Amino acid sequence: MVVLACLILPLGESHASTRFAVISDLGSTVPTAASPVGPIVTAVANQVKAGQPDLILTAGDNCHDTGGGAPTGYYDIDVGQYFHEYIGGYVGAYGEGAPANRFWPALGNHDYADGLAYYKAFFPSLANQRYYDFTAGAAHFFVLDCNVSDGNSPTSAQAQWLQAGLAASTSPWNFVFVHEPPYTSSDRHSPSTGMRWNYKAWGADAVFAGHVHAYERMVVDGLTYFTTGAAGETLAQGFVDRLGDQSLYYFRGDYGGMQVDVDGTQATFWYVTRTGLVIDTHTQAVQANEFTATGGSYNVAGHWQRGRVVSAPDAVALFQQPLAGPVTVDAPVTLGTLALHSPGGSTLAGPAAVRFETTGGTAATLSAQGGSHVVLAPLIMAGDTRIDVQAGTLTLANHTTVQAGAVLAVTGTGLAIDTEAGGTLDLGTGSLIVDYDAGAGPLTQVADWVRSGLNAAGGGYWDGPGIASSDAAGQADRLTAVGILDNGDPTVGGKETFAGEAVDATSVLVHYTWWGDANLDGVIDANDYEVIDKGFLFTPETMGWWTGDFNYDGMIDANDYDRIDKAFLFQTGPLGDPEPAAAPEPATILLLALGALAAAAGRRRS
Ligand SMILES: [Ca+2]
Ligand SMILES: [Ca+2]
Ligand SMILES: [Ca+2]
Repeated sequence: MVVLACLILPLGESHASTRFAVISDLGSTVPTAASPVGPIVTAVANQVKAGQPDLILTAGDNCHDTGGGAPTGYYDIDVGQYFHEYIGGYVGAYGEGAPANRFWPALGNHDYADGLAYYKAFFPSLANQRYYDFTAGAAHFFVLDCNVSDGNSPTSAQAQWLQAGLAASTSPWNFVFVHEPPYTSSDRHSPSTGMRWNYKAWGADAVFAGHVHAYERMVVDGLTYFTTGAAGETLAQGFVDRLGDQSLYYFRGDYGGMQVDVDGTQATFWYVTRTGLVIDTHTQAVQANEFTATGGSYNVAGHWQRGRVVSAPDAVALFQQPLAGPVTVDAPVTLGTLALHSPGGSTLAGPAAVRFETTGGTAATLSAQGGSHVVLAPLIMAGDTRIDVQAGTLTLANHTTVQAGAVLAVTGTGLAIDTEAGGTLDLGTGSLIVDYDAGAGPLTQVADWVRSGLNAAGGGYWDGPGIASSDAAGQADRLTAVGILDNGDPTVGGKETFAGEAVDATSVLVHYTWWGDANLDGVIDANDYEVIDKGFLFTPETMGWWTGDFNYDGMIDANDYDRIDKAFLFQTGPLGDPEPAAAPEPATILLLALGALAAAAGRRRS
């Protein structure tokens, strides 16, 4: 086992996330002689939609106008005309609606004014539920109804439903929506003390309310409460210093609504006024789910902080406690982030596999620090994944599978593959980026793992321990292989992107490609023949794939020409998603290839 020594430098990556808007108390917009409200809601709605949220939630009082007649009262005028393109099963007259519902309202006291028939008829995709929950991306939303007796006390049927739902949630984020704010600094309304439930202890990350026609952000007992009730109805009056320091922002200067970006690791909240002024941007890190036992089964709910096994796409699992023994993965687990941070290290044993999977385009993360961490459980990288070992070591001692098209990026010091224990990083058709900071870099070490993965000495083909590829192993014509180069190499390096990721000059790139693709651009052409010809004629300083030693045996000879010629003749198209190299003239390629074939054949005869 050899420890990889390289320094951290972050790679570029996309952070796609889910964006949702929160508005409430939309206001009366039924045309009247002197209704000033319509233009206000229009401006707020335009600002909300300008942020292109994936979904819109409300904290109640969607329709302030009473009457209007069956079946939907004034809901179409007060809501549909502004947000019809977000509403699933839309029954109004302003457009076609949304193919899948993206508008999730809560019930406010004004929604009850005509009974619930209009509300229920206008939002058919809610299946007539007064309170409900759903997930989107990394967030689980719980929308409450605080207007009736089965839902407005901490022991109500609805409170029990919420507690059970939060306990069962596997999402990194859990947001609660309720019309009346449990806390508020407005002197227009009293806070709803009946809605002061144990949200935080049950697992909520923030509570959104309306009712008060203002914006406020508070932190009470460690939980963030937002009020965002200024989407149209007359702005709240004054301010009472009820919460002192716990009220972090109170604003009643203009109408507007909130936007929230959320992914597996953080949420960013801000309020935007009807004129586009952004105020009070607030970022919150995900509240990790911590493994609290000192060892034993991963799959026991009681071993976790919130009393639930952490297993879901995007889910965050944190090992922070010192461990007395190994943690065993007894049943398959799915995670977005696994942080092995136990002081003194940890052992994560099988027999079941840990699968890394995220939604929304964010890379999954496996990080280690604080000692020697050994993974004996099989790992599956379902999509782009980052391994980050900034302190301590992380040893992969079993089979790690990188699924088709995925990129595995390694940053930090101390990743090791225990080849003696059979540790294998199966690249499949994927790519690996090992980023370092300065100095010689890990090219030699990674190349050793690739040579081990080729398993030529053991008579195998890309089925050995180290860095291998089951796709290359399964390729009947043996035309594909795992190639490697240092991006600082003046001949084969210099890529700005690799497999869709931004890369710098200090990174080692590994790629499933045609056998002989020296510059890892997915095709065999004159550029690759130039590399092997140069390597054959002049003894290079370091010998490897990047100089034409395609079979990793330490020399460039007819065997290497054999590989590249075969792959050149039978390649069927670019492999992977590499950066295109300068295209040589087709005629030149053919001549060079034929020349090389002749040269190789000549050498074989001699
Ligand atoms: Ca670098
Ligand atoms: Ca090439
Ligand atoms: Ca060779």
